Amino acid sequence: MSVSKKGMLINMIRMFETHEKRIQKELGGLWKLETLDSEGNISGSYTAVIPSCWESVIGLEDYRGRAKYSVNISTSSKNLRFVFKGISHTGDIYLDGKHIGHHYNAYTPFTVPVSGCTEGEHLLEVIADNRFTPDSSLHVPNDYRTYGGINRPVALEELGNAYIEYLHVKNTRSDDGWKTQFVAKVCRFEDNRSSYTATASLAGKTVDFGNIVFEGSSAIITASTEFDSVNEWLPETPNLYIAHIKLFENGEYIDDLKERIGFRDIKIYGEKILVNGKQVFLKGFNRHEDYGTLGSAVPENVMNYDLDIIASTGSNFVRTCHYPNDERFLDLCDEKGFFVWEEGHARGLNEDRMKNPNFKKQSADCIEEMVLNHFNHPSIIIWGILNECASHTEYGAECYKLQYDQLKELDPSRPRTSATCQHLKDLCYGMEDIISLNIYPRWYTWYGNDYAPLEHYKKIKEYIDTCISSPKPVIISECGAAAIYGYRAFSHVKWSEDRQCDVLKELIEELSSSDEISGIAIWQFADCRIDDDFRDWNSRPKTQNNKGIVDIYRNPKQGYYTVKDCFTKIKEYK
Ligand code: ADA
Repeated sequence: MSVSKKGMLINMIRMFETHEKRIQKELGGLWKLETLDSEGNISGSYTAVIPSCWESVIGLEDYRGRAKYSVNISTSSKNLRFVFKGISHTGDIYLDGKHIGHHYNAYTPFTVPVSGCTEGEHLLEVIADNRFTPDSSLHVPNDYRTYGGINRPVALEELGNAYIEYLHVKNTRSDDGWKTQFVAKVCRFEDNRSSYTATASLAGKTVDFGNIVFEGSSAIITASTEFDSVNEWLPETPNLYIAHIKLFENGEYIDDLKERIGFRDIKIYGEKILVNGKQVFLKGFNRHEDYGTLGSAVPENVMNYDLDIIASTGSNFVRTCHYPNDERFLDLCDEKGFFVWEEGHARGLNEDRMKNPNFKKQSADCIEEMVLNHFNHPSIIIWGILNECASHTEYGAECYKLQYDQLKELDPSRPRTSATCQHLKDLCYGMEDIISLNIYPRWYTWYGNDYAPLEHYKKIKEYIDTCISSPKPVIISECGAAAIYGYRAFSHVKWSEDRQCDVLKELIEELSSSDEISGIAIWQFADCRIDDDFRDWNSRPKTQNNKGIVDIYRNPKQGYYTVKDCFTKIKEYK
């Protein structure tokens, strides 16, 4: 946390300053942490730096349960908003003992507005719960660990009578330049007689939203403009602009929000993916948010380090498997020029799990929070859903359709996809804009499946062609092999780094040689911890998924050099 020239606190919950007017204080530092038993009684007392996972607290390395975090805050405003960027996986929020908020899902941000607060000191408490109860449809024992605690930053905002909830900047490219539409949501705490107006500025132009007409406590406002010459966003020139919206009450400037945007559009033509008119080839990695003993609360310098390692392999692409990522990571992707596939939260849910009564609502909430909060990131070029879920059953397909429709409604500007492993049974081919295949030739070979990568792909593609009426781009969304860091063997047996190199080389060289394939994401960037109760724990030595090209502390395996050697030979544009 640091102090700006005007004496207001600025924070590091994003990678750029988001307000000049609104007071937003980061609630970092040391909080009290108490574990709770099944009756809700305190079973242990600790302290924790926020954000962090409780697995990085001595004594809680393997804790699964409930715990209460508390901190004293002080405020001089009666209207407040608490911003939680992520609580794993269920959070209940209390102010001075009163329940003020509830949220499910570790990987999406949420806010809790509070009105009528008194000036002075208050007690903020958060009860986090990472148990796999029947209520939890998306957080289930899995091939990545559901950690516990306040794993992303927290902030307190001091507000006036009204505030800006979000600003979306929608850019459309035409032959004459760019058309820009601003869409913002404004909220007010009470229905008073004030009149509200707003302006937004971007790239030297300012637009006026006119008088704001509220329906109840909120209003959606829009304004448009055009630009004939801007610096477009592409990985090699990641030009970013600040869009700044200001809110006025009876002419007085009371609130603001800055969003960082890029001028970039995505078009799908047949089998091609075009970004700002250029046909791209996506080459990169699947990356879990996980680092050593720190778990999913990955510090900013590690996020940055990860992206530098990824860039050094000649990659231009990251898939945020299998959930929405920390906004600071997405900010870095915008700045450093990566293409991102961001994904709703779900991995490997079979039909029974998808029939959990909470599944549809919890998925819809996650998708809505992902799109509303991450809309402006130019790096995000694809929305993903439902990795390897029951896309081969009637009921499963109904759920896929629901989620694809929801995404289209929220954001028609980005293509949608889903990574499937139901290659010859999938009922959802045709619903997506991009076909994405998770394939593991040369690794999962024991069911008579030991084909060379391209042959394996072609068998699947032949089937897909019988299901779809017009061509679509294809991405190999996962492929790879595991290696235990440091295990070298002349025999190149499975689990040796030598075998991992052989497989990676064959995969990348063969798959990138096909004109039909628009991208390859290696499974995976770094080894990650898995849940102890994950069904396939016995093929996960060290309780980790070991298919990283770096280990859980980012030490390079030999595979890092293999991927680098292969990726640097492949062009970004076709
Ligand atoms: C799947 C899944 C990944 C991971 C991978 C593996 O394709 O999508 O999350 O579990 O398999 O390592 O087997």
